[in-house]
Amino acid sequence: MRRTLALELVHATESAAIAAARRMGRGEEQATFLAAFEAMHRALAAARIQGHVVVGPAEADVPHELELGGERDAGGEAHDEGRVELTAIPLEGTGACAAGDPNALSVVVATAAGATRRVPAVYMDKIAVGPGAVGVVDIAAPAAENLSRIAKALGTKVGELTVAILDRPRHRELIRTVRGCGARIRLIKDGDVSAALATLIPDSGIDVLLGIGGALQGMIAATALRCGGGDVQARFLAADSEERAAIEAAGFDGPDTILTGDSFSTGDAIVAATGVTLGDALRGVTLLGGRAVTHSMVVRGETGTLRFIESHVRLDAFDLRADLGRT
Ligand code: VTB
Repeated sequence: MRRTLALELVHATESAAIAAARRMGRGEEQATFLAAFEAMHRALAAARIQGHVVVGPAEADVPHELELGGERDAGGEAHDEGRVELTAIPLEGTGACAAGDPNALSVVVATAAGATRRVPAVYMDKIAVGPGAVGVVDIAAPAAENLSRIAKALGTKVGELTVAILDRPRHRELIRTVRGCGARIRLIKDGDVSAALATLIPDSGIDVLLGIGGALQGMIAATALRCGGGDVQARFLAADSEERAAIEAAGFDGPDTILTGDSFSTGDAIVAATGVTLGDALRGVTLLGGRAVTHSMVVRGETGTLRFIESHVRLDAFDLRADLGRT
């Protein structure tokens, strides 16, 4: 995949992040998600991309499938990488953004067409670590065992590890166990994609993400870490026979099967994310003097390069282009 596609994807996540961040703290989850979706769609539609977009999460009140580049194609414009498949969450952590809480971000994953699998809208158990602890985690093993293996791989003590866990009643036992091991915990209200991306960044302060979150978020994290040299193991959780059927209908084996980066996408991939609110991986959007300052990261699978991009976007230009339906 061409390197410049990364910039087009970052532009799309930046646009969504700015649109969302301008509505931060208003308590309007749906309207904020919609604004992020529309800004991202505008940016992607204007980019030189031909392909298909899957937008999530499933409960969001926006179109879930989009086609890109049809008209351009008719005009005969060349698309170097051929058709791509994009999986996007224009605003991940809608509640966090609506409350002004940390870890909301905008994210998009690109692969070649057909190289990304759709995931059902169920929960997923996850363990994610950065490059220093690849190959040592086993989601089927007890948390204490995983923490001791991660500490050993990182050449540190369990007491110096920081574990990100979503603050949910379902994690009461996990939190007790991790505390019992002496590890530090970063309880997050939302945004396990942010915590997973943070494991790729050596000085983010997050060593591992543990626990149950959305499957779409897990798929995105798994692809980002596969590209960036981290490690993810995951398992679908089925609350009932309907969810079990949804997992199987999506072509996955039953919930007990252990999934890794390759289970969700294969081949080259690019993952771009822009912070909306201050997070463990990225700073949020700052508004100052008529400009929005954004912080983005982009992971390129072909080389494993992790890039950080800071943009200073003039809001008058951003609004004008939005009014004109351009980007
Ligand atoms: C997590 C979290 C997301 O969904 O994946 C979570 O990281 C899972 O669902 O930011 P619950 O909120 O039901 O626990 C989000 O909160 C996004 O909605």
